[in-house]
Amino acid sequence: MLEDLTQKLETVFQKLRGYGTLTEKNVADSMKEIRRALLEADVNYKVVKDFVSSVQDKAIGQDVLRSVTPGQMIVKIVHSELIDLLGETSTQIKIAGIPPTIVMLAGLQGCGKTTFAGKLAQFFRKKGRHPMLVAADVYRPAAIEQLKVVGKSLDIPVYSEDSGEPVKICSQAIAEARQQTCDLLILDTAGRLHIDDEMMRELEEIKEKVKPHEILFVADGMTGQDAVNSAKEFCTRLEFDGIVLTKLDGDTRGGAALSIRAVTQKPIKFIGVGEKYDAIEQFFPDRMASRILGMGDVVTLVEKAQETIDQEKAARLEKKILKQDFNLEDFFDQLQQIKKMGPLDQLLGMIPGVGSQLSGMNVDDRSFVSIEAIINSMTVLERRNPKILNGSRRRRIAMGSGTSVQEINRLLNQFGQMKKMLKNMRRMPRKGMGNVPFNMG
Ligand SMILES: Nc1nc2c(ncn2[C@@H]2O[C@H](COP(=O)(O)OP(=O)(O)OP(=O)(O)O)[C@@H](O)[C@H]2O)c(=O)[nH]1
Ligand SMILES: [Mg+2]
Repeated sequence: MLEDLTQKLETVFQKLRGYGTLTEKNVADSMKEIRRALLEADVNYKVVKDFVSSVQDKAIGQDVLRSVTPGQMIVKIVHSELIDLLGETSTQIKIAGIPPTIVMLAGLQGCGKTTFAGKLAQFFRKKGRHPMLVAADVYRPAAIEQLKVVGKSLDIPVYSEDSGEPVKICSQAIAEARQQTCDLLILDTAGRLHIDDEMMRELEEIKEKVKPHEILFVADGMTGQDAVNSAKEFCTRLEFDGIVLTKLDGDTRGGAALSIRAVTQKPIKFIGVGEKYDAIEQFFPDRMASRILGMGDVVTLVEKAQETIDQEKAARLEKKILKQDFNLEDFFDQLQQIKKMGPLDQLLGMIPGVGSQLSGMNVDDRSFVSIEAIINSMTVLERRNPKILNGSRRRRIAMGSGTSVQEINRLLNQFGQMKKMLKNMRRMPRKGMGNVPFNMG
């Protein structure tokens, strides 16, 4: 996500840090480079102009040039200005006093509304709520069916009917939610290719009659400035409460993420980072700013770990490590847990300093595949006692896993190093043991 921009900004900052003292000319030059990097990332030109001039004012106004670490000071200014641009604080969904809370999703065709409906439902279910999805898209053939599939795969109830009248469907859904004691209704509305009067009127009517507590505009992050423009138009017609930016996992240049808040004055509340239902993140301006500047996002990483890691297994593992009998079987389990956290490149991107180095590199989950294949080709005895893996056993495993003896040697070496590291960690006082870091080589 936004790796290109991160890398360009990093280059600017590196240069800045390199100067012992800064001159106004150095600063002006860097501002030009920041400006170019933002424009290339497809950030709205007006937003860029305001951003750069505000950074420049602060850089010159705060005695930055005479400070001990001028480069560092400028990074700090850019960071806080980015947070400002992205919305300062994270904004939550309003929960209704009397259930159900009604969340309406609106947006152009294919922007990801239906997928997001599933993501949001699951997101809130994890927080203890009882969501219900409402099929209010009565135009596209198979739209209702699509939502039913989403509901079925997540085991979340879906309200639909054949009346073909979205307002009626939504109103009925409220009654049905009360019946089934669902406290959150998510309305999946129809999308159109372009903003047209008919669609707007329908959305306005739902808004007026159903009175959603929260209207979220879903924008396709991949479409860059188009997403920003449609958000602006929607905003004038349909006062929405917040924005969802989807498809930020792809090769998006990220301009939409950086301009949409400034242009609409509405907060981004969630981002979509993949097609799966757990590929949703609550939007935190400060975390996003840190990610863009290559400072990583450890907070999100830790949260993901807490969400997915099986605490019981972690405790069992800790005991094994204490007794020094951590083996390849345990290691295999660890890999499975890491995999559950999300695609490897996204996880690595959250580690400070790693994000910018990833771009262009092909980090993908296939690195796991050969390790898994190797371990799968071992007998239980071998997994528990890697020491017995002599030459002929290694050759057999290489054949079985479609890898080479070298790959097996490398894996065993890394495993050996990891065990050593764990042994040293044993001597350090610590609390709880999450994941074991591993160099994928
Ligand atoms: N990579 C990626 N793909 C996504 C994301 N969100 C949705 N998609 C994909 O985008 C396509 C369209 O998604 P839908 O959820 O059907 O979009 P929609 O807005 O409901 O479309 P209409 O109902 O036709 O208006 C699907 O192929 C989704 O898998 C995301 O965050 N990342
Ligand atoms: Mg849809």
